[in-house]
Amino acid sequence: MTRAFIGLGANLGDREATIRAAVAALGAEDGIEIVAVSSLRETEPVGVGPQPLFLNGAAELATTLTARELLDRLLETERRFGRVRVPGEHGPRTLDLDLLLFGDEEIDEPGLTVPHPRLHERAFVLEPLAELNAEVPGVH
Ligand code: GSY
Repeated sequence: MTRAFIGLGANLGDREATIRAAVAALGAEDGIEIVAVSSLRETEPVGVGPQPLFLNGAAELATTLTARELLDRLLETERRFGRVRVPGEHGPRTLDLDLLLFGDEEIDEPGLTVPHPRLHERAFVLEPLAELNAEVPGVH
């Protein structure tokens, strides 16, 4: 079992309903158990130009999957909830599921970097992780 943390975000549609349904859907997957979900908070968009406010949080998972398998499940769940990823575009999104931490693994592969490369710059990620008592490398 690996303890993993994912970021939850949305800034289009019924943000809270989508995030909660997506977390439930992930928890129903083989090999994924939802351990805890942080509170959800409204945040100003960062680095994406003028956009609707985000709702952000984080979840702690216990998983028997590899990081790559978990990432694939996150991307598939985003698609199920209406997310269209366009490379290089940062438009409003119905759902954003980011793999933030995967045990103490450090991975740098095409499409998969863990810990998440922008983790330390983002209060909308760090605050919910702190709420879940996640150990973030470099943050004490
Ligand atoms: O992967 C994160 C997407 N994102 C967000 C977000 O989730 N929340 C806020 N507040 N700003 C953001 N900018 C980007 S990109």
